[in-house]
Amino acid sequence: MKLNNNLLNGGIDVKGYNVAVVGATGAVGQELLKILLERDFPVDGLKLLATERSAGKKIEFRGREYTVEPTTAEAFEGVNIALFAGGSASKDYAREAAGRGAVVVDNSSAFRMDPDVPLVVPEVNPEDVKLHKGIIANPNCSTIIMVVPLKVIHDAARIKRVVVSTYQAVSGAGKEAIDELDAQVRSLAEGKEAVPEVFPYQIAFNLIPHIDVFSEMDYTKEEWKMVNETQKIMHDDSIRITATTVRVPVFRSHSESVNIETEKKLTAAEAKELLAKASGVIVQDAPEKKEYPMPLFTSDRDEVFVGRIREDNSVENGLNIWVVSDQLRKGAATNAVQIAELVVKYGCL
Ligand code: 3JN
Repeated sequence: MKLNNNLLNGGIDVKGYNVAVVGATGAVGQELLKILLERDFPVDGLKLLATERSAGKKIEFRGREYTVEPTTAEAFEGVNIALFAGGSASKDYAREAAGRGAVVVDNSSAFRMDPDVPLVVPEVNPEDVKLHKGIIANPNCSTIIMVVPLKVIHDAARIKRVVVSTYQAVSGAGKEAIDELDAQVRSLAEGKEAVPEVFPYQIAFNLIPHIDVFSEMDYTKEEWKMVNETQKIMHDDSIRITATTVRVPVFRSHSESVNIETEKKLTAAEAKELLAKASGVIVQDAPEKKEYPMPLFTSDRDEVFVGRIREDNSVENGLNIWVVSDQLRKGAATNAVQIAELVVKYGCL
């Protein structure tokens, strides 16, 4: 389907949707625009919304310049699909947008655990989109990246328990965090001090085992999100999950070491074969060729890369996998646009 560009070029008989991107100037917002374009999403009208501070900025989309407007409830009038990049705008305006008839795809945690809000990863639970009542939530980036391979293993061997440790890029904390790592590396190379502002400590040449705020039992909220969201997406509260989330000095792409205990035996070779066939997954696993996924090489890609697939001999039925994926894309913007595509495909606008 060719849409807006056809319209601009004087084309006829094209149908598209009025799309709003909320938080259009941030790291996820910018990625959303890139992906709408790349996937040729049927955008007819486009509204770019952000905070008062960013209002007035100009952004180009399909050869046309758009002015960023402040987010207000009225701005959603006539909007069919509202993609919220995350942040406080979701709590303030997602219901306003839905109340005005838009289907909201929300990237924040505000509604993820609400029983009336589907939490969707298209490779895992696409049909849940049909249950929406105006808002569909995009899961946390670390959750999305993990559940894509987990679903494949769960379907084959039923997962009993997961132990995950994450290695999360600074992109997860937004544009300022990307700039902070860059500035600290430069500063230290010049023999100067590295001043932390976004992160609680220097992130350059360091690891910080603390993402989001501390919560129950001294786990962070990021860690609880991985537990609760995974159970909701997989429709299985019996899967036991424990997580440790760590910020690493990598610009883009989150990595995860995932230990999985299953009910049925699944050999490493069987897991590899199933994962290689799975939609949205690329297996990179050839130890003899030093082949395994690394964040340096997965950025700007939409797939979830899986490698280091091994049996865990310390339990009866165990597997270890190493998972890497671009947090701004599959972990956020790509997943959100895929959800919007499902909304269109299932005709549930
Ligand atoms: O830090 C990361 O790598 C992921 C960050 C996600 C995040 C950051 C601020 C607020 C979220 C999220 O998506 O869970 C939220 C939130 O909406 O709670």
